[in-house]
Amino acid sequence: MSSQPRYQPYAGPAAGWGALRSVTHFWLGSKQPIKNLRALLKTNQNGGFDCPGCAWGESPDNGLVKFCENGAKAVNWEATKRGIGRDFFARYSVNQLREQSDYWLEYQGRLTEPLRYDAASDRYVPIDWDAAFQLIASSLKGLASPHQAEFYTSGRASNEAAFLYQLMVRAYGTNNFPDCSNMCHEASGVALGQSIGVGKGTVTFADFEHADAILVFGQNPGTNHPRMLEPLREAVERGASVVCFNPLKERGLERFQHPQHPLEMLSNGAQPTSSAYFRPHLGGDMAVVRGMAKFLLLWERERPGTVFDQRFIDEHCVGLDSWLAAVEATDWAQIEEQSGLPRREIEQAARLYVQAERVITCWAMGITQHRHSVATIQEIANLMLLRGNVGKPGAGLCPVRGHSNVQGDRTMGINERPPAFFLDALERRFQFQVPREPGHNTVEAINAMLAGQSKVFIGLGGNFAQATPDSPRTHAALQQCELTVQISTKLNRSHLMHGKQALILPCLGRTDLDLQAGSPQAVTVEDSFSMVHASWGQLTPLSTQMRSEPAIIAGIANALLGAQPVDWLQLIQDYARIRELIAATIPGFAGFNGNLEQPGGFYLGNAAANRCWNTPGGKAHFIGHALPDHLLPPEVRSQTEAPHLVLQTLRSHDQYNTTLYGLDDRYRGVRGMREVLFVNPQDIQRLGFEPGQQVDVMSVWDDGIERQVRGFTLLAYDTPPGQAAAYYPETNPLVPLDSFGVGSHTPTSKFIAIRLQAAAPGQRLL
Ligand SMILES: Nc1nc2c(c(=O)[nH]1)N[C@H]1C(S)=C(S)[C@@H](COP(=O)(O)OP(=O)(O)OC[C@H]3O[C@@H](n4cnc5c(=O)[nH]c(N)nc54)[C@H](O)[C@@H]3O)O[C@H]1N2
Ligand SMILES: Nc1nc2c(c(=O)[nH]1)N[C@H]1C(S)=C(S)[C@@H](COP(=O)(O)OP(=O)(O)OC[C@H]3O[C@@H](n4cnc5c(=O)[nH]c(N)nc54)[C@H](O)[C@@H]3O)O[C@H]1N2
Ligand SMILES: [Mo]
Repeated sequence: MSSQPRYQPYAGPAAGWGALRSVTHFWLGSKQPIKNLRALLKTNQNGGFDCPGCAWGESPDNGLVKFCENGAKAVNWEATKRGIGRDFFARYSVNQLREQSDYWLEYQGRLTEPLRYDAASDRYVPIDWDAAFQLIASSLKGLASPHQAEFYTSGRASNEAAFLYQLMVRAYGTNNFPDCSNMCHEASGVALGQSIGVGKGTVTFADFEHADAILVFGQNPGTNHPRMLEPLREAVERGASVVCFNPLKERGLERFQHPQHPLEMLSNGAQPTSSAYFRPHLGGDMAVVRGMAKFLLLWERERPGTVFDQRFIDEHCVGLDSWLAAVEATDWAQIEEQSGLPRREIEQAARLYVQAERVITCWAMGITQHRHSVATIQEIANLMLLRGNVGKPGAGLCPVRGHSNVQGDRTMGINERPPAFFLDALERRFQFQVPREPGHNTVEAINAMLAGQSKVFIGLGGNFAQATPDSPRTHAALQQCELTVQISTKLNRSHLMHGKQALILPCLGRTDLDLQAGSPQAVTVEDSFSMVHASWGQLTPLSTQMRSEPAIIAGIANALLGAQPVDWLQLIQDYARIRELIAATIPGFAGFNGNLEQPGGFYLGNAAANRCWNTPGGKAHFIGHALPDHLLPPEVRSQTEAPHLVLQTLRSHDQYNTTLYGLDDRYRGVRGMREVLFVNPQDIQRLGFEPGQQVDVMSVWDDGIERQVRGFTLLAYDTPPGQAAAYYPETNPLVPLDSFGVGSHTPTSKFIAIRLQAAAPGQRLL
């Protein structure tokens, strides 16, 4: 499936024919194209399954077939006919498997039976389910304290699985819930919780139809949320403005064709989707927004009462004056230097913002994976509050979530710092003393395993070894554990970087038919707009040895706790029983089972969207932080060798996080390779290299640990000077474990200081 390495800038529009051609290619490669097509067409439709791709929501009432190219890839990747079991694992030792690429590992197909690591042969061997549950239970019971175990969750787990999992873990006695959200939208949750009293976005799908302007910060929807391009295009057609802030000119934001509008595809025309495109420095967005606020303040002073929504502010907000004082105190030299934008561009952005009556602001990883992400998001919230753009139709804050149920998992209590009201409700309903002390997030969990304090790791999905920063250290952390357990659909490196004892537990995915006590079961998920809907798996599982996530959790819980505080085995015979428990404990879920009957699902509600602020004092807060003194952190500035570049790590068009579907990145013009570094041509020259040359990349940090990746090919790319980009997860060895966001603990995956050196002479790729 991989092509010859090639680099040639992409000329076509985003989506459209190129996308369809690529989907067809993936269907044909999956060995069951017709069945998959049928499965695919049910994606996100009532009675079908929820797309296991991203967390973008749906217009509940438009009848179009709801899929996108990358959703199709996600479905297809899961619904493969290829499977691996005991024969495969007898053939390869774990050491041999470690030699293989991440792409090869997942490509082998679905895991089909439970496996245990056998140290004598260095192989995974079959184990029956009950023995596996007993092994987990006895390891957990053998720990000196429940806080010595880590319970990771990736954001595909359904609400039902997540609720059972957190109940089991809390009944066992800890809040150690590192999750993918810690590496993703944690900063959004923390920032919005303080600003507006709810850590979720305030908009729904319908708001996009009424917005006069949509601001998109640090997001690449053409690849990661392709269905978002549709409302963006409609907005532009209506005359609304779409204003993008991104150091890279991302194809999907520049131009766009809808794959379901064949006429446009035939004429190969493309509508512009952005009315303005600004290219700030990595980490410069807070300065951009601060500059916009300075213009708003200036204009309000020139023509009082015309710019601020004073009535909204008086009724709903506190903290305006101290924030405005911070805005005034910030000087333009610092704003221009840090944002990387000239003042006139910031003025233009501010004008687009004020001209619009109703504004939605969207953001993703370009905003959340920085040291000062929480402050940046609060600055965005300040700007929006200033004109009453929260809690009115067509306006609001929209952190665009990643994994398809990452938001739902948090709602279900996958949270290492759970709110007291949630714990109180659990305690009332289940009559056991819940642990109250905060647990570990992802970075804290890695540190605890490295220090030998945590000894058991259980992963409900995901690929902890590869998704986390500082890869060699994370691998060592996992390998030091007494027991690692991975509940997974496909083989990945987390199975190979295992503890002294290890289990692989194969589970059903979103597309698989889930039968319990003879009846098909639905699970539920929540999208970025707080819509909850049912998902019915359709395809007969590859093996009868696979179990659903809720069934696996119930099996572990039963072995660990017996029928306490609930009868786990009885619960999973009918998932409606789990939903009854959710309805009894979590706000917004009263009548859960009945509400699922509504077409398109039901809206959980959002207090801030109703201008009800769940903050201390009951108001929305303007929170005024100072801009960071420097974007480069002290741990970098203290080093004698200054960094050559700042690196952001991002996704190609052919990957889903650590899952690689292929080695191409169509919109960036890359084929057949991933170990590449996108650098501005002038920087390549300044540093004494040539395009196409191979370099080793080292990170700059102050702890004496050498972090490097070798043999990356330099690609001359249109990126602002001083800034480089490369793919995740290949570059995770460069991210220092201690480099994380203030208040969020999210690794700074979009801001890594690096130096380059020529690689040892070898083959040139290009
Ligand atoms: N097909 C596909 N879909 C996915 C995923 C996938 O891997 N594949 N992953 C899912 C997940 S878990 C998530 S969280 C989302 C991720 O969705 P995105 O956040 O779109 O993902 P990234 O590729 O990390 O892209 C980050 C974007 O932010 C820009 N950026 C980086 N730093 C800055 C900055 O400092 N300022 C600004 N203004 N921009 C910046 C980058 O140039 C890039 O365009 O997608 C979800 N959907
Ligand atoms: N450098 C850098 N690092 C990053 C990021 C970045 O931008 N840059 N992004 C971060 C972000 S936003 C995120 S969300 C994390 C992602 O971190 P994770 O969620 O841990 O990683 P994934 O790659 O999504 O996990 C893929 C694996 O999940 C398993 N899987 C797939 N579907 C299912 C299922 O239905 N059930 C179960 N049980 N298992 C399943 C498969 O075995 C597959 O191998 O990575 C983070 N890491
Ligand atoms: Mo994510």
